[in-house]
Amino acid sequence: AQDCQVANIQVMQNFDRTRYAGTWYAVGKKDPEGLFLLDNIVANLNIGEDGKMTATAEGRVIILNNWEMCAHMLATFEDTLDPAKFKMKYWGAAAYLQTGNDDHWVIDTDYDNYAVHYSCRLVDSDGTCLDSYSFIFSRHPTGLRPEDQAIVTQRKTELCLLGKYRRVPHSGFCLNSGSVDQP
Ligand code: AZE
Repeated sequence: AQDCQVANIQVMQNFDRTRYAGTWYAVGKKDPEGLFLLDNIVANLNIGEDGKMTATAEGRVIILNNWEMCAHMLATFEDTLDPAKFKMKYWGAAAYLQTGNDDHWVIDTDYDNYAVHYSCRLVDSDGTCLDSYSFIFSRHPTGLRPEDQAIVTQRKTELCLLGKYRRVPHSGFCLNSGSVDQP
């Protein structure tokens, strides 16, 4: 399906959240409208004893007139009828960071190397997405393996987002930014 209808987007079949858990490095991203994570984006997914998924994420942001910092974010996930589709509630460890409630769809993953994430914030009256963001995650901060690139390009195409992604650099900006503002 490539009619760009949000309702027809194919997500990961037989999604296994325990295999999705762990550290993911964003190596590509398509931005939504407004303020967003810039680079050095790392997500840590965790499955609790109750089976519920939670996450932490960090990334470089620029807020309030050019104040550059590392955003420490926290998230809880609500299950839906589709095991690969979640509602993600998120907030900043510091109060001045962003809060939100976004879709978190796992489009495709081999669990060990790559994952394609998608979130539509606003569906247009014609069923296409007006405001989306998407991450290409890798288990390796250096990027995707050559053998995973073709499949990821195919998924970008199916999301109607081919050509809209930017590479996400990892310079170590958030590595030593500690947990001083953790609640
Ligand atoms: C995600 C991985 C799982 C946890 C979270 C994610 C998204 C985080 C944001 C954060 C935005 C922060 C801003 C701060 C000023 C999908 C990477 C929380 C979208 C804009």
